[in-house]
Amino acid sequence: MRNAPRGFATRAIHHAYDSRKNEGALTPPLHLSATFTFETAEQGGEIFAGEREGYIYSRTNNPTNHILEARVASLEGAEAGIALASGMGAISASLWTLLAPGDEVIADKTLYGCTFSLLNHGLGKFGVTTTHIDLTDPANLEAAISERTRAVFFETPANPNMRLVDIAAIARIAHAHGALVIVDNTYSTPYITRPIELGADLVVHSATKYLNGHGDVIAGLALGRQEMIDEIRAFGLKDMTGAALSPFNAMLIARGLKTLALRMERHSENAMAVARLLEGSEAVEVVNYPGLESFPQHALARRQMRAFGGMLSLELKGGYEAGVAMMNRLRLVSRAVSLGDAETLVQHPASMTHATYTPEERAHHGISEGLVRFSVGLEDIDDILEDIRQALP
Ligand code: 3LM
Repeated sequence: MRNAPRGFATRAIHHAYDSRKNEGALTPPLHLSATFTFETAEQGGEIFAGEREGYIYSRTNNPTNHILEARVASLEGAEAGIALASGMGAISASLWTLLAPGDEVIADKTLYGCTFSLLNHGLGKFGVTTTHIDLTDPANLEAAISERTRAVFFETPANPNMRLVDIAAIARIAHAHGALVIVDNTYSTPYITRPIELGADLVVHSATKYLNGHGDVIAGLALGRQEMIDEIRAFGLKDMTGAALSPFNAMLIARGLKTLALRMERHSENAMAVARLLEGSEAVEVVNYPGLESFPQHALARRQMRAFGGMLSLELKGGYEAGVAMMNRLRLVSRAVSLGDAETLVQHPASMTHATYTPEERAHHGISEGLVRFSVGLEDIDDILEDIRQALP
């Protein structure tokens, strides 16, 4: 018997599944059943009352989803996990569960467009206020936090400008004031950064992205302490959003996860090569990629990230017009939102993923109109570089 914990890639492939309990099936069976039978009425009542383990109904829990939830929880170093129908489902179910009217959320200046909208327009209607501050400097949190602050929420790297937040420093300040720390780890994945090990209370994901990795599923996950995940399941998922993940999609994500470690290494390697090409081009004003020595938070990136990931953004000297013209000249790279797929994707945040901000809000939140975002894929690097080279002004 070995006692050492198994490695990341091994857990991504094997964790929470025993083929001996499933007719020897190497690949976990797909449980599509919407409902589950009880041996007796009393037994059903006990499962409902939480006095006995067992499945009831797939809106709340399902054996195929359970494998995915336990596997990603293990990868994130969390006690438990919950899968939902989208990243927004995971974020909204979590926030609906943890917040109450009168609470304040302190969020970083830069967030994915729909998360920004949920906080400012959605939850705002129910008496939750959001204060955006620049969390790249933890001193700003110390100055802004109060007894009304229930949660601190951020992405690192942030979508789309790649700002990094020092998770351990933020967690120390938030916890000293009794606030929860919620990190959207979509860009990094647990292969690159594990926020819970650095002090975060809850990690949320758009599993649509790298965790699935193949662009054929919309899904989300939340990972954290057992008690918090149980609460999100009982309220945020079961009653408030009903945003249940299809077991078929859970199976696809578990399949994608098997290559997460390999994919993140190659995404990072390819993105580094693209960043270097862009940095060396006369036409480029700025490249935002944590792996570049010129990146303002490169030292934090080296401390907090195992690799630098597949996402980058840039601005051309010619601004918006030059950026859009470059996007239109790309042949191999696809013009599409989303990220983390095998295919290299390019999009224009101001008119696409961050169109939920007004132009004034974008200016205030550090999302410039000329910014172009790449999700660098897994194609041969020479082909990616050649396409970008021919598209640059
Ligand atoms: C995008 N992002 O292209 P879903 N958190 C982060 C995200 O980037 C996203 C979500 C949550 C993009 C989607 S935009 C029309 C397409 C950091 C999604 C939400 O609900 O699974 O899409 O996740 O940047």
